[in-house]
Amino acid sequence: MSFSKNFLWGAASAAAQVEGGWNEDGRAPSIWDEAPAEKVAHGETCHTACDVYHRFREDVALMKKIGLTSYRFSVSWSRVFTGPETLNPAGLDFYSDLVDELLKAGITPLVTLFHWDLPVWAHRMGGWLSPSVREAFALYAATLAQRLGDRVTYWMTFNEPSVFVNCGYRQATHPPYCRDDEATVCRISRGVLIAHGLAVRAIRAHSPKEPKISMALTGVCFTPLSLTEAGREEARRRTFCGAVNSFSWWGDPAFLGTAPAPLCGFISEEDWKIIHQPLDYFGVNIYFSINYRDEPGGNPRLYPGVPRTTKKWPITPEVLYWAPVMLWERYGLPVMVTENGMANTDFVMLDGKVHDPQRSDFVTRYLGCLKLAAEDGVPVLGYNYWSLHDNFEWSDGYDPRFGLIYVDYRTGGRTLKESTKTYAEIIRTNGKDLPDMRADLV
Ligand code: GBH
Repeated sequence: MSFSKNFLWGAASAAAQVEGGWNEDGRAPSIWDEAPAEKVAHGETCHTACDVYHRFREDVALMKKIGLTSYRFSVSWSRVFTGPETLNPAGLDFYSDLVDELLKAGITPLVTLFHWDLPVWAHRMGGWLSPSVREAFALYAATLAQRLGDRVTYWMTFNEPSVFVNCGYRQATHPPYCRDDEATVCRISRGVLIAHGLAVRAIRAHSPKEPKISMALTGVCFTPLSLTEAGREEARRRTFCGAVNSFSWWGDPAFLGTAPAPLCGFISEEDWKIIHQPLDYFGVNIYFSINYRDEPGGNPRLYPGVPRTTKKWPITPEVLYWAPVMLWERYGLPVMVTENGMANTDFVMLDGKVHDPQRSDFVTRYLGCLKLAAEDGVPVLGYNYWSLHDNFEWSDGYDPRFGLIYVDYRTGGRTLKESTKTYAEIIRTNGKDLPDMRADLV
């Protein structure tokens, strides 16, 4: 068994990173719109970004040209609700039009409800600690399900809570730039998990057709150093260690109804009834494995001079085998790769093209490993390259270029990078000719 016949070959994005149109048609600001200049590289803002708000039809045409069969995007909560109960119909229309445009092009929409862009109004109400904010999130989820649920099947409640909680409330590198103590971090995590559970219920209650719901989680991923059971067990033990930035801090409560020790004490019997909802698949954002770098000798795979992307992330294709394998073993649900990709030093070269052979090679190797996971029996639903476009990379501003599509931010002009030919060919052949990466798994 390799990739299924209806495998989703996609690309991903997030509202704050691509949309722009930050104050148009009644949209309210998110905490990212108000990030102070000194907190983002070169003082850049996400106010215009890739201008997808105006250019989405052109972008869907480009997706179709590449041959994508899915597109993962997030909805900007503050575009749709300008207060806890104040609907902005124009905001909702934008997403309805986007979904229609995708379906016309034969592309399956995958919708994320929250990709870090908390409305300023929700932050002022107390953020995820506030029961009223969580109720507002449930209303937002219900509203989207009602309006889009006739055409959208795949939903994700939260994108990477480990990252926005760590960066926003622990390390103060993302808005709202807090350095909360560990107990507060546990209470915020509980709040996010309750909001997740309420949203899952709301989507199920209000979708006109049967939805498939998940989260898009990430975590530090350790991969085995040997194929022995001991090697595998060691990787599992470290990957699911129960730290805030691990899969298990979020995945265990939402998918299994259990919690790592420090978090457990903050969750009551009543909370569990909300948090632990049935889910349909496991969405995973995965870029690299970090392995045993804290140990004497470290991981031989992270040797000095190991290939790294322009974000300095090591290139470790085997993670796209091991993460799905370990997540399937632990959570027992089909896996959807909701993000994977690399930042590269991309620019328009003298011949007018963006030559990015590093990305072609990256995608080929990583997908070669994902294919082995499918061959070994993991139900893999799809792969969504991060990202469709170059975009606003949070506090790094516009420097890192992750896209399949190059964006000239001076004009908004788009250029398909050369690697899209490689990806297009992989899609066309449903991964049939990907290299055998078996020897590279450990
Ligand atoms: C994602 O974050 C975001 O969802 C997306 O918005 C962003 O633009 C994209 O990736 C590119 O940065 O560092 O040891 O914890 C990814 C953040 C980085 C979190 C890698 C997990 C893994 C190992 N991830 N990290 S470690």
